Amino acid sequence: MTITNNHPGFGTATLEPPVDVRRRACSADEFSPLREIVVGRAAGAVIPQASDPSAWLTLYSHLDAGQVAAVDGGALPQQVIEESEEDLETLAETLRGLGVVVHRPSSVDHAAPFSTPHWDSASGMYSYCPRDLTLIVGETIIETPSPVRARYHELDGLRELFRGYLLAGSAWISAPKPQLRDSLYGVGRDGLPVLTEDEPAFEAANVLRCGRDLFYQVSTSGNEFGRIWLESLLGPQGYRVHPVRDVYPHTHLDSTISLLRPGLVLLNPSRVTEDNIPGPLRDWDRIWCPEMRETGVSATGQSLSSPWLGMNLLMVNPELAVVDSAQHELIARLERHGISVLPHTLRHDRALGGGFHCVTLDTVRDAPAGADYFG
Ligand code: DAV
Repeated sequence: MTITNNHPGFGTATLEPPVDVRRRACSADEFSPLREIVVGRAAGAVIPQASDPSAWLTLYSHLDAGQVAAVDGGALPQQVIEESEEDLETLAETLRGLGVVVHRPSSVDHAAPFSTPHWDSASGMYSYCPRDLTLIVGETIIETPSPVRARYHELDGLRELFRGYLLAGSAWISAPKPQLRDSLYGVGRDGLPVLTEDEPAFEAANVLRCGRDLFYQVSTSGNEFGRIWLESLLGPQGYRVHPVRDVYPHTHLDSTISLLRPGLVLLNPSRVTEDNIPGPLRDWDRIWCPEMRETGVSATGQSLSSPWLGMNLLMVNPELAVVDSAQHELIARLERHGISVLPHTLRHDRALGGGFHCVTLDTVRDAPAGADYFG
């Protein structure tokens, strides 16, 4: 679609999608054959200061106030950035080689401070994890209301792409803009930070999609109010949003459950049990993830995620996965279940808090939107 607007006395504006956007976004699950994807960027990454209560809540929620006081934010060492850029480009090359159209976020100045009437943020964060803030459900692009103040403008890097998808026929919406006042951030009796129910707040990576069913993890990066908002949007369209509660209280769902193909799921044995496995998945075959081979926290000495990032994999199609090359036992188990593996490396995955699912956002997969995998 091309839009032309003839402004009297101003001129003609013509809007066209970027050259690499030729079809609308359409992605309804985590495993159908991949056609287009965003691969993140490490350039310009800034780790928010832990004195920001929203950063404590989502980046260091396993630390108490005393421990988090010792954590340093700020720009990452140049070597971490450069090696991560190399690893992301290698991933992008592999995907292009498979015929997948790869988009990259445009450059954003994440170091710039900004403020709202309620708070100041010393910086933004990064474009490393495009998974985190955008949820694509069928042909609808949903910008999610992240509780992290530093991430307020992060999607600037994807605006051009989303404008293109809108012109190509996708729907593009945002959840109510969160205010992120201090009252959204509490501290529990255990001294650990808590996301309150002040307003809807969640990140897209709290959610896994499986046709007309979605799994929503209630945690430090997604509250019940956020689930209610998502349900209010998707319920009337025939989707079912299943709450995942009391499984993993810290941030995202994608190092806890990986949907591999219809009927087969990878589960994190340190978090998922026979008792708390989400109801619809009870009838699926399970692969229990083996212990992760620790690859270290990398040059910064700080980690934004647990070692289970090793199970944060990307399905290219139901028979092919991109998996951390260090996780030999996991790779062997996947292969035994008929899934071939493309071993790849993200040398600074834990310092930056993102494995292969996090650093990507599949925008087009060949899948029937609204397919029922549990009927
Ligand atoms: O297990 O530390 C990391 C998920 C990142 N998207 C974990 C969660």
